[in-house]
Amino acid sequence: MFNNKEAFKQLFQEKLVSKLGKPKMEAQKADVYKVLSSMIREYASKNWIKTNQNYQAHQEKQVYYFSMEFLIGRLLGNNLLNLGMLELVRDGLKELGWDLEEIEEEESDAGLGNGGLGRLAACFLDSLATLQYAGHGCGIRYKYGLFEQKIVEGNQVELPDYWLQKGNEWEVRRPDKKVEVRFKGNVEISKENGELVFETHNYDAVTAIPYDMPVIGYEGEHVNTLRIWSDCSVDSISEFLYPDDSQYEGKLLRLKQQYFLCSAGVQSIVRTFEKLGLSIEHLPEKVAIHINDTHPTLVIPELMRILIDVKGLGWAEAWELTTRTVSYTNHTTLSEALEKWPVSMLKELLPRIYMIIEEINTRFCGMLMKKYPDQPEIVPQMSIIDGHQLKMANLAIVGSYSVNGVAALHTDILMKREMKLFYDLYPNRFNNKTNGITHRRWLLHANPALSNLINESIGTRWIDSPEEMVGILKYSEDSGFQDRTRAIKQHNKLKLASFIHEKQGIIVDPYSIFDIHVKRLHGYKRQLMNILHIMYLYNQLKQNPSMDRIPRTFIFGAKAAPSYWLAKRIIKLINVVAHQVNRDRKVNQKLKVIFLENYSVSLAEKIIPAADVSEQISTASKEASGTGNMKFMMNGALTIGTMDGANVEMHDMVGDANMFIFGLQSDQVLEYYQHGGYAVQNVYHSDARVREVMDQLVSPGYFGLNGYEFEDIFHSIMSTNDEYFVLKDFASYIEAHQQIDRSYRSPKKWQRKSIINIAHSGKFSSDCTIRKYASEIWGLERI
Ligand code: 26Q
Repeated sequence: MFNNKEAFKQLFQEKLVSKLGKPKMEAQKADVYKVLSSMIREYASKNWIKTNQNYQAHQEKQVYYFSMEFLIGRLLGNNLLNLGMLELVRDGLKELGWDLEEIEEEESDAGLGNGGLGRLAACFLDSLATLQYAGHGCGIRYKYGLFEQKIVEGNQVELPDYWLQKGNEWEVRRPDKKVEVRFKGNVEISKENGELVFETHNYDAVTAIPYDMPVIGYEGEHVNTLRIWSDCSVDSISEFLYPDDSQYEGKLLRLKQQYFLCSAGVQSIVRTFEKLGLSIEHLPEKVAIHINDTHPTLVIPELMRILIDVKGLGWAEAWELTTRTVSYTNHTTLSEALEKWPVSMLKELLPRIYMIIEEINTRFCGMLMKKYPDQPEIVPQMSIIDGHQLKMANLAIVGSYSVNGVAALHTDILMKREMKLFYDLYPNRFNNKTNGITHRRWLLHANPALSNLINESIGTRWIDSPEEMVGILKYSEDSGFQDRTRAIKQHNKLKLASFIHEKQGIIVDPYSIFDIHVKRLHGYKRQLMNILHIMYLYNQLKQNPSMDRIPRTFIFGAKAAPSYWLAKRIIKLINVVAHQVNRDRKVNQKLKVIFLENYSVSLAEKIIPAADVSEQISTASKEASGTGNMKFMMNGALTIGTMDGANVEMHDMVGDANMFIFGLQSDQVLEYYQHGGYAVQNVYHSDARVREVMDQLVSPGYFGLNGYEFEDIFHSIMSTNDEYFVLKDFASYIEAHQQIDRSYRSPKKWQRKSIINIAHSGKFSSDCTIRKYASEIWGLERI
């Protein structure tokens, strides 16, 4: 039906009329979006069904990726790309008077995630489908996604994200596949033929209804499923996504959401498995369940419950099957982010599940006492239940056969420090899987000009084998190629500049260095260090307006968790500084500061291809991996960064000459922490540049304020002994920025570095990552 443009145009026009019930003259952009996307979804259905039938027929092993978050973004453009219909549809629409890029803007982002972890899940789905693995997503269909951010007088204001308002053309409601999820109740224990039998009475039943979305692999043949669950009770469980990303919050509704996902998902997996007609002990051969951080850890006791209470297995056999089925990824070492649930809450909400967890713990602790008879202090440290709290990470490690970190450094810290006792106990369970990003969305779709240039230079094989992007290394010295990559960057910068002008009425110099810091706002990500450095630059330029600096445009995008006061204050500071700098005629030819509101997947696709400089400046040891760093690298930005997360591996590949590395190393940071931090007062008193900007935070009248406006930020540094080492790394950060300024003066050298970065970025494609998960963790074969 889509093999030629004329057929497409014909069908599209027919559908436009039949679906909308109005003459095509009256169609709006929103109508075109709706009709087009539903056509594409229908078109993919054939392969969707075929893929599933294949899985059934060949009894293929399936992996189910459980995640509380899937930060998918928009699907129209990406699906067209993967189906190989982008050109055809673009041209066809054009002839009918529509611009595809404008039509794409009609789609709401599916913002069912907070940030890195949720976006990783979405990239993984894309790679699983493209590589033709039998891998599906299992998640929650939140009615409200991550809040929409507005900036009002410099402050973040949160609005609900009712992403379903215009309907979701990509999903199919599946009431026939509903399951019941049970909460509360009393557990009654009886004996039948000498065996204990557990039965829960007076429970609250919630109906879980799945909505399936096709995940279309590149070239379109292979279509997997993202199944998201919704409930229709009055106090809806699937009402909204919790907007906190690195601060765990022990809210009852959140626990309900977690169990809702786990129970619905596992029940539906067991049902699908049973259609194979195999007995249950074959489960681990046919099913792998992966948990994205500890949020879905309850799959472990839930699977135990089904195996024991429903299938009638004994404990030992059920435990064997469960721990051969479940694997777990850890995404953080921040202690404030580790999930802990009050035992009282679990007991009441999930009485049977709690009994199972207690039994797991009793057996585990018993084993520890036997193994370490002379070290009784080990037991409370590793115990799953610690006094009145359930430690989810401990349960996840004990109940799974694989535990992985998300970058080499992070995995190392897990094994040597945070999870050392578990690593000593289960050394073979731990492994690293460095994160990746889908180059289809982040390069082919977001930056078509750069993709075309790569195609022209080395052919198209890199699209299927992204490591082959290293092929462009041979052009790093080629001035023709350099000029073309520079022209592409310039084009993308012009586009972003006009977007900024349209949104905020601010004119930025498109020939200035675009220096971009976009990610969730958090202390450890050090947006504060960036803005303090901008204040320092501003001071310098005020003092000497003719100072020789390449004009720089600093661009921020960041959402703060609504309850994270200091993060919101930093947003305010960035906006106040921006306001002051941008209207100051003495310096604003050389310095501009932009805060783009509502950072999201679709905004990222506009921003990242236009970056010259990528800010990846977390306190070393704190950022588990980062994935934005990879997206910028792939689009030719140079990184200013610390030796943290996956930056370390980027540095391994491109070397010192092609990255601007600064600041303390992770060992140094961890060493300081062990000794209560460093003496922040000394840095404050000894470095005049530091003191000046810090004092400006609290100086009456500075930045046209009433004064004392940012005392809270000042104290957040001084009274916590600068827990994120902002002042400690400040001098070296200044220096790295000076190096950027010097490098940019030599366009050929800059472009060479940029090409080297692009060339090596293929290794960070999630295709490479997923291949490793598939072979080293899940034991999947390519279909
Ligand atoms: C937990 C309990 C209650 C409420 C919320 C949460 C919660 C939700 C989301 C806790 C954490 C998150 C998200 C964490 C996250 O995005 N981590 C990032 O994961 C990326 C992918 O691996 C890494 O690249 C980042 O380094 C890491 O910060």
